[in-house]
Amino acid sequence: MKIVGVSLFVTRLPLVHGFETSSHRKSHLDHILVRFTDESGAEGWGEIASATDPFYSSETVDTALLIAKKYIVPAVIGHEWETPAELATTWARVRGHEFAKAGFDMAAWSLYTSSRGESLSAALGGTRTEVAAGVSLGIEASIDALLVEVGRHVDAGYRRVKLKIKPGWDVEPVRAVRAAFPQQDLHVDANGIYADTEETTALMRKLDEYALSMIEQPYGPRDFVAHSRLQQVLETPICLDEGVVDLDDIGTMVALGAGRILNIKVSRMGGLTTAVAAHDLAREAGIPVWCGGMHEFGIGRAANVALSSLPGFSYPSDVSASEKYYEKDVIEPPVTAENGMVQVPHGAGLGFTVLPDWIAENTISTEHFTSTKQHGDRA
Ligand code: OSB
Ligand code: MG
Repeated sequence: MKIVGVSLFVTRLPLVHGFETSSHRKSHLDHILVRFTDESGAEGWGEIASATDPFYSSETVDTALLIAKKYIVPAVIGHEWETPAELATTWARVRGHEFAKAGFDMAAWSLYTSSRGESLSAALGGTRTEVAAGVSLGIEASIDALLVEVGRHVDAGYRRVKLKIKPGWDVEPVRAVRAAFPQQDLHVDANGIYADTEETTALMRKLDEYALSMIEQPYGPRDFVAHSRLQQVLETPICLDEGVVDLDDIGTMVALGAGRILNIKVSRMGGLTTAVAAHDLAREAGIPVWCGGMHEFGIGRAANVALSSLPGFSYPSDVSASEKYYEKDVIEPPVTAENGMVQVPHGAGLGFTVLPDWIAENTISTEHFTSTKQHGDRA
C-alpha cells in the first residue's frame, strides 16, 4: 500500500454547551482532519484532536500542523507499507507530538480496514458489539446548574457521569450530586490541578466518602510519586490520564502503584496502534482501562468507539453521542447512545461515512500534498 496524497483540513465546530475544566473554558474547537489517498484512489480519514491551547498537553493546533507538514507528511508519502504499525515506524523518531501522530495513525487504520473490507473494531481486536457510554461534565456557574446537567444526562441513560473539579469546586458539587443521585456511577477529574500538600490529601480523603468510582489525575502529569503516596491512603482508585503518554509510563504507574485504573486516549498516546498496545499491557498488569475523549468530531469519535470494543475496556468510556457536543457532525450517521450504550459498527473501515459537504462548510484552511511534488510542497 502506498499513500500518494495527504490533505490536512483545519475544521472548526461550536460546542452546543460551553465546557470548563480546571484550566480553562471553551466554546468552539478546531480539529485537523487528515485524509490519505492511496494509489487506487481509496481514502482513509484521521483526526488530530489537539486543543488550541497547550493547557491539557503541550501540543496545540499550530504545533500539530507544523509537525505534520514538516515531518510526518514527508515520511508517509510514497512509503510502501502493509500494516498501520509499519507505517507508524516512519514517524517513530519524532519525539512527543502524540496528537499529531494520532491523526495519521488513525487515517492509516481507516484506509487499511476499509481496503480490506474489515471493521476497525475487528481489526483492533474488539470483542464487544456495544460499548457503555459515560459522560464528562464541565464546571458550571452554580451547583443548581450542575444538577440540571447531571439530571439531563442521567435521564438520557449515560452509564457513568464524570465531574470536572478544581480547588473551590470539589467537595461541594460532589456532595450535592451524590445526594441527588445516590446510585449513580460517578467519578471526578481534576486535570492535574492540585498541589501535593497535606491539605489536598485531606480533601481527597473527604472525597472518599462519596463512593466515587475513581479520581482522575489529581496531580501534575509527571508526578507519579505523589499519586502513589496518595493512592496508599485512599480507598477510591486513582485513574491516570495526562500522566500516561507512552507505554513506559504504564510501567512506571504499575511499578510505583501510582493508580489503579487507566484512561487510554487515542490522541494522548499517539494513535490506535499504541492505544491497543497500552490496553494489552494494562491488562497483563491487572489494570482496568476505559477510553477517554478529547471532544472528538465524528472521525475521532468513531475511533474511540472501535477502541472501546476491546475486552479490557471494562469501565464506561467517554464516548457520548455526537449531539452532546455538536449540532452536526462530520460523519453520517452521527454517533448515538441508546440507554447509555453505543453500538459498535460492523461495516468496513470506520463504519461511518465522512461528509464532504460538512468539510466544505466547516474548514478554515486546507493543505494538500502529493507524491508527484517535492515532499512537503503544497499541491
Ligand atoms: O481530561 O478527559 C479529560 C476534554 C478535553 C480535555 C481533557 C479531557 C476532556 C474530557 C472530555 O473530559 C471527554 C469527552 O471527549 O467526552
Ligand atoms: Mg481526564
